[in-house]
Amino acid sequence: MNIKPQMKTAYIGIGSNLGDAHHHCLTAVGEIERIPGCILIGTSPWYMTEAVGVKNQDWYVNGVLSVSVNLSAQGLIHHLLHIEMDMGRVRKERWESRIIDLDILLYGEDIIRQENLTIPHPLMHERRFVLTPMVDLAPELIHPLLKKTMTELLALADKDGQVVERIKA
Ligand code: PH2
Ligand code: MG
Ligand code: MG
Repeated sequence: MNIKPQMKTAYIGIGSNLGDAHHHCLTAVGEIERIPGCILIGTSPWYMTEAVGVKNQDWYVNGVLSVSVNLSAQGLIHHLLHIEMDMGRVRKERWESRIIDLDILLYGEDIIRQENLTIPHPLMHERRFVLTPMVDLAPELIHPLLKKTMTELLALADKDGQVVERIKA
């Protein structure tokens, strides 16, 4: 029997803090739209965000996309890493400045713990630069592990060192 793969709604976090960061983010959206089996559903507003977890780094541009995919989470991350590489991302140290960072935040309600992939993204619930655009897209969406909505998580997130400013269109 030929079972059609189920479509899943995934949320992808996008970030850049090197060069023309906003431009890099928009380029990444265009590339994500070209992934076979991936349909773009929603794009959050874009934000300038204070670098979290690292000192003396330029602010980031961050946003979130919702997509409908008939790819596995592994299939999707494979494409995203490919786009990062094609856009010239070089990985040396953890949390260094980057031309583009594409993270799967959520993949349906799935909980995935694999060597190269943890979903929900293990830090998403602490990060205002993720939760603010998540609330724009899906305020009532429930975090599959924490069982709180994105709105509730944003209200709980520490504001210290986490300024998030919407970029005016
Ligand atoms: N990504 C990180 C570390 N810190 N800070 C902001 N503001 N935005 C990011 O995308 C970001 C970060 C590691 O992926
Ligand atoms: Mg990443
Ligand atoms: Mg990241």
